[in-house]
Amino acid sequence: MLNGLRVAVVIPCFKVRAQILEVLSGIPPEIDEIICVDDGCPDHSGSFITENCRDPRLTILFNDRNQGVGGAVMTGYRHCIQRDRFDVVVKLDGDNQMDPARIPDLLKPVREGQAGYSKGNRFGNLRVIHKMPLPRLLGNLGVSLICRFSSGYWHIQDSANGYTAISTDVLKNLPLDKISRNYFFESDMLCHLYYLRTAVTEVGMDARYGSETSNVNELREIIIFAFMHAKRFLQRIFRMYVRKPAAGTIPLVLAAAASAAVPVMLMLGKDMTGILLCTAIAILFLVIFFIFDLSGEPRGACRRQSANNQEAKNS
Ligand SMILES: Nc1nc2c(ncn2[C@@H]2O[C@H](COP(=O)(O)OP(=O)(O)OP(=O)(O)O)[C@@H](O)[C@H]2O)c(=O)[nH]1
Ligand SMILES: [Mg+2]
Repeated sequence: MLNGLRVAVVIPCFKVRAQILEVLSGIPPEIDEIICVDDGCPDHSGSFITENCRDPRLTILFNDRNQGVGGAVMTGYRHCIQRDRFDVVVKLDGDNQMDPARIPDLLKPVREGQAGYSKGNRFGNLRVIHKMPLPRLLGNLGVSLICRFSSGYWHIQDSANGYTAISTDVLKNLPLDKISRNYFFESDMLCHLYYLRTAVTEVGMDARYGSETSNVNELREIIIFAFMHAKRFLQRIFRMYVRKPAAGTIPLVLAAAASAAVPVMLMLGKDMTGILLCTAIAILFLVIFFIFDLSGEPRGACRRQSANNQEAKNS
């Protein structure tokens, strides 16, 4: 038990033989259970852990088929929900890029009721950022910017960071089967937490890159991320402003009408002044719409959210 919280740690494992024992040895003694998920690992990381780690808190789960990091984490989350004895579930990676000693810092906002989901942020400190390889830095910054639109969490700086802590009150209400199984899952968690109106907080973290070899195929991920962010953005706009009209629906409709008028005016050969005016009106209403959207970001205390969450899930 850590500061009065019963905590489980979920670690997705895929080709992490070289780093996992160091990760496990660094998990604070107050953590109640450590769940390593072997994600159909070709190096048999799960068996390697069984043979080399005698920590009594350890549970090793195996995905029959490789599912991707999100699929591995969902297996761990489902296990924790079934066990029904934890207040918070922490997720950290098996490749030693996240320092387990920071778990108490990550738990603090959840323990104090400021957030139902707390996550690492590598962009809060300039001295940390330079440790990230340049392509990864640019990729993560780009993804985090786009994720503000798709998730509705406008203050989140490092959406691709996978060092997280989630209150089990919130976790039980997440539709785990709808969350992406690939690398998009960290962003997708935010997209789904938004509908539960979960307050999310970021905690400053170091960026650690060591001997591990990256499995990320950049081009493939760019295509998947572009598609998924666009899909989640449109779904969010539909659910929040079309299906259930809200104050933000008015500027959204006016922006859509003004933008639709532009190509029509072009086709009819109208003069440029009218077309430019229409474009300016569309941009203005779009800005007003995003101001409404920003003000609707989930915030505030979330000590016990179950009732609200159940309602959101059923809607
Ligand atoms: N690559 C990969 N990792 C998986 C998979 N399933 C679980 N994981 C684990 O998910 C975690 C994150 O995967 P990484 O490939 O390191 O992803 P990343 O940290 O976002 O990217 P890097 O900065 O390149 O390390 C690691 O602990 C992996 O062991 C999978 O199918 N593929
Ligand atoms: Mg990694």
